[in-house]
Amino acid sequence: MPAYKPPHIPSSEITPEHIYLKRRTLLAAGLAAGATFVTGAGSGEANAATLTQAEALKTVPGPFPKPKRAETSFEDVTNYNNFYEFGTGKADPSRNSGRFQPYPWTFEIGGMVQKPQTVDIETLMTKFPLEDRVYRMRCVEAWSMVIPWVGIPLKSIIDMAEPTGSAKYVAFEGVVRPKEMPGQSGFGQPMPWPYVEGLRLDEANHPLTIIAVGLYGKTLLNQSGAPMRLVVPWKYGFKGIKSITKITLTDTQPPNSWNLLQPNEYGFYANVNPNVPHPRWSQATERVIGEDGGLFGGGKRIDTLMFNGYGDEVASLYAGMDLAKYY
Ligand SMILES: Nc1nc2c(c(=O)[nH]1)N[C@H]1C(S)=C(S)[C@@H](COP(=O)(O)O)O[C@H]1N2
Ligand SMILES: [Mo]
Repeated sequence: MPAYKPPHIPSSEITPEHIYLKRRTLLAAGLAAGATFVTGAGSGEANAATLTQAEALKTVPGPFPKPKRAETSFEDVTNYNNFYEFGTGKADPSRNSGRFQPYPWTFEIGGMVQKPQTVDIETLMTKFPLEDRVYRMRCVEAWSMVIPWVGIPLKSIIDMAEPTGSAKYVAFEGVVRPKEMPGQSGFGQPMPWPYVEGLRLDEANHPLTIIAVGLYGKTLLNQSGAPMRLVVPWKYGFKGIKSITKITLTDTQPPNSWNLLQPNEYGFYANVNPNVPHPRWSQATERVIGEDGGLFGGGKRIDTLMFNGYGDEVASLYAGMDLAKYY
């Protein structure tokens, strides 16, 4: 046998540094309890336990400056949500999502790619640095928040699958688990499942676009879209599909849930645009969640900015397009 000399890899590079914090505590607890969940030879910390909600994450600073407005409190970010799988009221997701088990989690990347694959979210979180990125979020219902997300650029994830030259769009699918999601079972379900969304490939590859896996330095709570959800800060909130199970590269414009339900009210592009009113209300101003008025009350209103204030970064993606037509 020829002598094989393994390359020297410092242990700091093979331990899952980005998610190591609580992991150690869990491992220690597991060892004390007989380590029944440590399976396989040499599994080490990475296989010692699975992630949980609100688990501390090791993050690196993201590439974009923070917005000028104050960050919305963790309390408000996690108690005023849209997530129809758990009900249509803003308080339903925090109240009704206790049964949902987002960890462990795998999702598929496929379609027009060279390397279709099933990806484990924890593996993914050890592969890429988890970036802190504070983004403004603007909902089509005319409220806004400033949220310190923890995320991975969507482009990094898409590139793992190596899209072919024919891929022009990215389609996303949410989760279907009626036993864990009260909005998906029984009578009066608000929409067809799974929740679906889509982006043009250049929008998906834009450096502002992330798959969020946490906020305020911790893994996502269920109501925020655990374990992984899309964040596209220049678009209305409904583009930000939660609890993603499937990412598909395609050459045709993908369906998106709100457009399927009410095509005259919700378009595919969904770029924040104060000049294009929703058919039933203006989009010129927004209510700042957490400032005056309380969570569900009046609140302070400010002017809404084109592309939610991210025009310098993204306006070129839409050069020559009539954004009143492609709303
Ligand atoms: N799977 C899924 N994703 C979803 C929704 C949903 O109902 N189901 N609602 C969307 C809408 S309308 C908005 S405004 C945002 C809200 O995200 P937040 O609760 O984190 O503020 O999630 C979006 N993603
Ligand atoms: Mo929304």
